[in-house]
Amino acid sequence: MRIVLLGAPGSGKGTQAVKLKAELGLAHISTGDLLRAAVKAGTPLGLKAKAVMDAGQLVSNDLVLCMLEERLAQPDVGNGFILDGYPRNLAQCQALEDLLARIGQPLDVAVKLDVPNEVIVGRCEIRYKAEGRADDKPETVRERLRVYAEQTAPVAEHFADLGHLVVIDGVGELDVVFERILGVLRSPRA
Ligand code: B4P
Repeated sequence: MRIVLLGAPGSGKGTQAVKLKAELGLAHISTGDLLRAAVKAGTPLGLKAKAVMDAGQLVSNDLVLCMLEERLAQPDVGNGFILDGYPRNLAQCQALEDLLARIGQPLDVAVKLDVPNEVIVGRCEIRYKAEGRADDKPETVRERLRVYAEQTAPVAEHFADLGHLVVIDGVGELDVVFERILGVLRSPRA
């Protein structure tokens, strides 16, 4: 199965993708995690990405696509994958569709986690206090939500137009949200 997980920053994409990976044996591809690993390793890409991420903006499409292409070439992807955090704008959407067509791995479903902004702000604040992730600062979260509404929300509309989108209520205990997602993935529709 090939799944795209959509949702605002802090909606729980990464959290649920880890659980889905364990349950379904799919590769988990998080562009956020790949970028944070590049920042930590101090690679040329990481050096370019850090300031952009800390400001709550999107890293350039070319850099992220290059990184994603490399990851999709890994052998574990053959069993299916969960794409977490990509695509984040319509240009990335087009690039993804071209890339997946080229490697013969079309998407099965796009799952969007629906979480109100005030819940997201609260979650990121908790993580900021616990882990100090720069992009979880309240003012940066507000900027990320603005970027999401402007650039990423149209991606969900695009998948809806194709008939691929399923929207899940992302508010509630982790396991409750997880069961909602599994319910959808196990239905014949997905
Ligand atoms: P991401 O790593 O994708 O981060 P995210 O959107 O904040 O997180 P996610 O939705 O996965 O939420 P999480 O599970 O962590 O992006 C970070 C940055 O990288 C972007 O701002 C951008 O700069 C860059 N980037 C990434 N992809 C890019 C791309 N394609 N193009 C350009 N730039 C890109 O959950 C958040 C918190 O909520 C956690 O603390 C979690 O424990 C908590 N939580 C989750 N589910 C919960 C629940 N049900 N109840 C209570 N708390 C919950």
